[in-house]
Amino acid sequence: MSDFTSLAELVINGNYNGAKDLTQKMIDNGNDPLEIINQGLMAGMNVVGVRFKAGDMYVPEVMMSAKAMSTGIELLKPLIADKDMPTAGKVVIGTVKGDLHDIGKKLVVMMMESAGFEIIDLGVDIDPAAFVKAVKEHSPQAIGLSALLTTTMLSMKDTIEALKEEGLRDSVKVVIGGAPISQSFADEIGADGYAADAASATELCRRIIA
Ligand code: B1M
Repeated sequence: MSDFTSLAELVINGNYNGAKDLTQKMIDNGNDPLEIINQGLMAGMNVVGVRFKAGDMYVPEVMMSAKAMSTGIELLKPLIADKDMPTAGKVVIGTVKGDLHDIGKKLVVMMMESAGFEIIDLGVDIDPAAFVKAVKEHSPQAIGLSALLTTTMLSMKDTIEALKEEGLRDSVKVVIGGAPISQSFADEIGADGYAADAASATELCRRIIA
């Protein structure tokens, strides 16, 4: 088994000490840092995404995998110029106004970061004006809105309306998710996409940003 395959396996198994040691060994052996990321760490995380979506992996296991991935990335970051760091795109994300649930959103953030997205996580209880401000400030390709309450999901519509009012709607894709959300709700409020889970959110952002 190649070191790249072994590293991917360590990420899949959430073995963060193993992933750290092997990443260091591969650096010492002169492997290209970007190849270590793409063919080792990200290759492993891609498998995690597929298994999580299929229900073959659970939240705690995904969190361990994300930790394994980031211990490797931390060692590699100083060796890669910022401009060469692989990025799949920039996404501003937050839980909408009135809603304090963030466990699922954090999982979405972890999986998307592991897939190479630059994420600006605004936190919870984010009102439409704060999303608008963040879009102006960071110029992301997409914003991600999370809601867990039937009472707060309407704030997603308000956020889209606020983007329209500021003339920003055409410059940014809007992706929504959370337990009460559905594709038909996304269509109703004019979002660009709905994702049922963290792996689907990553795939969806890859697709719409590309
Ligand atoms: Co609350 N809560 N809660 N809660 N809570 C629910 C959501 C509820 C269904 C429980 C119930 O009654 N059965 C219910 C909502 C009912 C409804 O609206 N239909 C509810 C309620 C009523 C409330 C309060 C109003 C209770 C009260 O105070 N009376 C209150 C509201 C507070 C507020 O937000 N203003 C409240 C409070 C809380 C806690 C603070 C105690 C805590 C949150 C802690 C935290 O998040 N830091 C909490 C919790 C933990 C839950 C449950 C038990 C679990 C939610 C969770 O973390 N799931 C939940 C019941 C349940 O779901 N079984 C419940 C695990 C997580 C991994 O899944 O968040 O669905 P989930 O995320 C998934 C997908 O939805 C998706 O990907 C994630 C990973 O695969 N996803 C996205 C999420 N965001 C996405 C964004 C995307 C794409 C995909 O794109 C951007």
